[in-house]
Amino acid sequence: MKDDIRWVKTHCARMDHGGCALLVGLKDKKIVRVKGDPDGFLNKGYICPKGVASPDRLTHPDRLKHPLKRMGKRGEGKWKRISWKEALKETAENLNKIKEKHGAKGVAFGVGMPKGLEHFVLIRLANTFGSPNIIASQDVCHAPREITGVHTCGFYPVADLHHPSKLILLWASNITSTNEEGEICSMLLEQIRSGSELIVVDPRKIDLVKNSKTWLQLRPGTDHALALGLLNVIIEEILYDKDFVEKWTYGFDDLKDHVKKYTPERVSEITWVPPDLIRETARLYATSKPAVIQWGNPIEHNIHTFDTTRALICLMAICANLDVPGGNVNAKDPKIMGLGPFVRADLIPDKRKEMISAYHGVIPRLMTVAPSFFKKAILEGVPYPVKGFYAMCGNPMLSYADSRQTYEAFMNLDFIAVADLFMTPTAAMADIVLPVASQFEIDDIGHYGLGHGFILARSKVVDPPEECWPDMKIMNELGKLISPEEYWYDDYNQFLEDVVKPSGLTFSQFVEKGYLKGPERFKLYEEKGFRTPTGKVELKLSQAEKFNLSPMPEFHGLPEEDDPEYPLILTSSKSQYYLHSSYRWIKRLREKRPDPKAEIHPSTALKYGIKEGDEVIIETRFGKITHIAHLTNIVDSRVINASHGWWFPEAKADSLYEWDKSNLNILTSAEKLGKEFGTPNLKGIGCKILRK
Ligand SMILES: Nc1nc2c(c(=O)[nH]1)N[C@H]1C(S)=C(S)[C@@H](COP(=O)(O)OP(=O)(O)OC[C@H]3O[C@@H](n4cnc5c(=O)[nH]c(N)nc54)[C@H](O)[C@@H]3O)O[C@H]1N2
Ligand SMILES: Nc1nc2c(c(=O)[nH]1)N[C@H]1C(S)=C(S)[C@@H](COP(=O)(O)OP(=O)(O)OC[C@H]3O[C@@H](n4cnc5c(=O)[nH]c(N)nc54)[C@H](O)[C@@H]3O)O[C@H]1N2
Ligand code: SF4
Ligand SMILES: [Mo]
Repeated sequence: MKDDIRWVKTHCARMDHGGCALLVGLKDKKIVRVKGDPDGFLNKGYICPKGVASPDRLTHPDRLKHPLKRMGKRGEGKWKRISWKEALKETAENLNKIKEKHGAKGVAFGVGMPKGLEHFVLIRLANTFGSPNIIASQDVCHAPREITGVHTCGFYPVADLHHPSKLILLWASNITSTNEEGEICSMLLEQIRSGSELIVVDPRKIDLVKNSKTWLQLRPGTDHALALGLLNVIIEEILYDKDFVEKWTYGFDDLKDHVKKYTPERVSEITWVPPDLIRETARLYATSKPAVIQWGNPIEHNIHTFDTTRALICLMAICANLDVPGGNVNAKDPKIMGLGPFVRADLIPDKRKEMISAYHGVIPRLMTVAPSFFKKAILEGVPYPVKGFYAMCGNPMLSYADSRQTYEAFMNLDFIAVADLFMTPTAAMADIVLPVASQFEIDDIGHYGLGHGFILARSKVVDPPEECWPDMKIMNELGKLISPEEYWYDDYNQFLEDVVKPSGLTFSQFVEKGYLKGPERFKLYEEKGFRTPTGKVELKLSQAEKFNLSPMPEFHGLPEEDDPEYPLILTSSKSQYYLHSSYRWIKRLREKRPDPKAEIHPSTALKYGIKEGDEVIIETRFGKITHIAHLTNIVDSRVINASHGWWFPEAKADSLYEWDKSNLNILTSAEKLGKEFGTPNLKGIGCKILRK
C-alpha cells in the first residue's frame, strides 16, 4: 500500500558536525520519519541513532518559544516573556552601553562547535560591531590540526576516505560513534570492506578494534611521545620516502638527529605501548602506500597538542602520504565566496593585535580566542576588561575547562544574551534568552569554512514554531541596531545566496544539486611547491624563532606530573547518543544512555569496592563529580573513562539543572595552558574514585 508520506531531501546538522544526506518524511506538514539518503555522497544511505531522533528536538514540550528577560537574580530561574522588539532593543542597548564605556572589544561573541552558516554571520556581527573577540572551542577542536597543518605544510591535511588506502591509522578517533567533521564512518567501513588494513591508537578498546590488525592501547595524553617513537623507527630503519624527503622537506637532518632519543624502549615507558608494537606500527605505516591517518579530537585535548599534531604531520610527510589520493590531502573548495569577504574581515585589519589572545602570544592564524583567555579577561581584566557576551550554539557552562570558574566569570559579566533552542545551564545565566529556529526549520549551508572541500545544502522542510527565529535572522536584525545598517540585509536569506553566487548558482539551484565539491586534484605541490616560507614541508619550522614556536616536535612531559594522591588517569570520550552537552532531553536517546557512565576496569573496581551501577565520585585536584560505575575491560586498570557534557534538564531551574553534579569540566583546570592555542588539559589528568 502506498503511504501518503512526502519525502524531502536535505542534510543532517546539529546532531554532530553533520554530513549525512537525509530523506525527511512529511505528513500533514509534520516530520514523521527520517532516513539516510542512498544518494548521499558521504553516507550512501547510512544514518546514526541521533540522526533518526533529530526531529524530536523540534516538537519537544520544553523548547523555548518566546524571548525571555531575566527577572530575579542571575541564574535564579525567574523569567518574563517579552517581544522580539524588546529583546533586540534591550540586547542592543546593553552592548552599545558597554562599547561606549570599554570599547567594542569589551563585548565578546561566543559560539560552540561550528554548526552552520550562522557561525560566520556571528563573526561578521563581531567585525561590524568592532570587536575582535570571537570566543570559540577551537582551542580543543580542530584549530590545532588545521593551523599546525598550515604552518607545517601549508594546508590542513584531511583524511581522504574517498579513495582507497592500504592502511588506515585511526588515531584518537572513535569514528563509528562520532563520525567526526566531514568524515562519516560508513566511508571508513567501506574502505575496510575493500581491503584496507586498520591500526587503532586509543586507550580504549573501541568497536573498531575488532576490525584492526593492531591496537595500541596508549596511556592517555602521551600521543606526542608515541608519534615521536614512530618517527624514530621510520628514520632509523630508513623506511621513509627518500625521494619525497629530498625534494619536498625542509629540516630532515635536524629531525633525524632530534628523534634519535625517542627510541621505542624510551617511548614505551611513557606510553605503555610495548616497543615491538611501536616498531611494527611504524614499519606498517611506512611501507603501506598510500596510508591515511584519521586523526581525532583527543590529540587536541592537552597542552602538548602542537607537538602532537606537528609530529603526526611529519609522519605523513616523510612517508609521502601528503596530498596523495588515499592519504592526508589538501581538499580544494568549490567556487564559493571566500571567508574573508563573508565575515567582513577588512573591518578590523588589526584584529590579530587587538584580540584578547594577542596578549598571550598565541600561534599566528588563530583568529578565535580560547575560552580560558576570555575568562581571564573577565575575572582579571587581562589584557583588558570584558563585560558583555552574546552567545549562541554553545553551552560554555559545560564545555569550557574549569566550570566553576566559568560560573564565576559569567556572574561577573554586566550583560549576557544567549540564543538556544532550550533552557540550558548557560542560557539560565543570561539576561536575555533568544529562542531559535534550527535544523529542518531553516535554510542553511553545511561545512562552509571547514576545509573539507565541499558544502552541503540543508534546506528547510518545516516552519519553526511560534516565535522561534533562525540565528541568522536574529543577528541580521541585531546587527542593524549595533552596527552600520549597510552591512545587513532586508532578508537574511541573502547570506545563503552570497555564499553560492560565485558558483553561478542561486541557493535554490544549489539545493537541487544537494552539494558542491571542489576539484579533485592531488600533488599540487609539484606545480607550486608547498605554501610555506621554504616551499617545502617544514619538518623544522623555518620561522620558529620569529613566532616563538618550538622548531621541532618535542616531548615536553606528561600533561600533568604523576601524583600519588591521584593514582588513576582520567580520560573521556563522546557518547554515541548525544552531542556534547546537548539532547539529554530527547527521550529515545536518553533511554539508550540514561546516566553519565564511568568506565572502570573490573580489577580497579574490586580494589575500591565498586560494583556495576554504583554511584561513584571521581575526584581530581580541581574538583569532584558523580558518575555511574560501568565495569569493563575496554579500559586499562590505571585509566578511568568518564562522560563529557552531563547536566540534567529534568532538575530544578534554580539548581541550574544540576550543572555541577556530573559535569566533566568540574574536574579540569584552565590555569595550565598550551601556549600555541590556549588548550587546557582535558585528558590525562590524575584522579581517584570512590563509592558514594
Ligand atoms: N572536558 C571536555 N570538554 C570538552 C570536550 C571534551 O571532550 N571534554 N569537547 C570539546 C569540543 S571538541 C567541543 S566542539 C566543545 C563543544 O561545546 P559546545 O558547542 O558548547 O557544546 P554543545 O553541547 O554542542 O552546545 C550546543 C548548544 O547549542 C544549542 N543549539 C543547537 N542547535 C542550535 C542552533 O541552531 N542555534 C543555537 N543558537 N543553538 C543551538 C544546543 O541546544 C546546545 O545547548 O566542547 C569542548 N569541551
Ligand atoms: N555522537 C557524537 N558525535 C560527535 C560529537 C559528540 O559529542 N557526540 N562531537 C563532535 C565533535 S565537536 C568532535 S570534535 C568530534 C570528536 O570525535 P572523536 O575525535 O571521535 O573524539 P572523542 O569521542 O572525544 O574521542 C575519540 C577516541 O579517543 C580516545 N581517547 C581518549 N583519550 C585519548 C588519548 O589521550 N589519546 C588517544 N590517542 N585517544 C584517546 C577515546 O577513547 C575515544 O575512543 O565528534 C563530533 N561528533
Ligand atoms: S552521523 Fe551525524 S550527520 Fe549522520 S545522521 Fe548521525 S548525527 Fe546526522
Ligand atoms: Mo569538537
